[in-house]
Amino acid sequence: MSQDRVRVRGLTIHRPIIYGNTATLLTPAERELLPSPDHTHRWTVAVRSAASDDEGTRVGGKDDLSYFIKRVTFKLHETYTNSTRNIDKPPFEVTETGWGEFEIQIRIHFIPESGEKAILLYHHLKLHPWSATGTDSDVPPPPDVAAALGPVHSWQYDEIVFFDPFQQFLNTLTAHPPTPLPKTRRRPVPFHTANPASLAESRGGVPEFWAGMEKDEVERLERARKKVIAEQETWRTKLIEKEKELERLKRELGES
Ligand code: SLL
Repeated sequence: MSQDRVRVRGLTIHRPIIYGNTATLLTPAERELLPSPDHTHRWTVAVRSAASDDEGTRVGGKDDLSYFIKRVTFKLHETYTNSTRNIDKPPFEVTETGWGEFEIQIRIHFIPESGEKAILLYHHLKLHPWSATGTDSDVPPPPDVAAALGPVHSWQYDEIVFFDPFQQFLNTLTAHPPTPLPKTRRRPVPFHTANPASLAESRGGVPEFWAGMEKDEVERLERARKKVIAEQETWRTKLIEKEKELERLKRELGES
């Protein structure tokens, strides 16, 4: 057996990726030009590197992933013709128009030398804006509101982990180190737009994954925990005051 087909036991190596979609609402004029004028949105579903390029025109996609990914298969809703789309070269993405949200199956096939099995991911195609109120609602906002909010982004960060890789595959991977995520936040647009502090914070911009997002999430949870504790304390104090008052009133009644 060639040295290349030897597995490097006990070693793991990972590659960060993102997968998800971007969607824009079509204008009435754009819709008229479509073969199906009932389509309301243009969307792109993609598998990309987590790092974005500096222009900030799209989420992720700075690194070419074809050094380890051979094909990405996107399985769309059966209302689409040729609903299984095989993409054999970068960019690993599909752009379509449509009217409805649905689950997309994303199968990532690795280069044959890797000896790795394909992996399957699921992405819920998102067309309608993240609720500005933070409440779950099946009713999308009216078109003027949706248009004002700008393109919708729904992206998931993930890490593909290879255990005991073949030596040759490991060489290929180490020859292509992923671009590290930026240490600081370069874009004002947050990913978590479900509860935007303002319309300005939630509208029209391209978000970016950056290294501090995990820390941010931990801090958000910690802030929420402290807020709950403070709230409990306030109500406990109020309860004690009321109980004292009740005692006082009872005593007064007894004395009269
Ligand atoms: C829904 N369960 O009812 C989903 C189905 C189907 C989306 C969504 C276009 C198809 C076409 C399209 O948007 N299909 O006309 O080619 O919301």
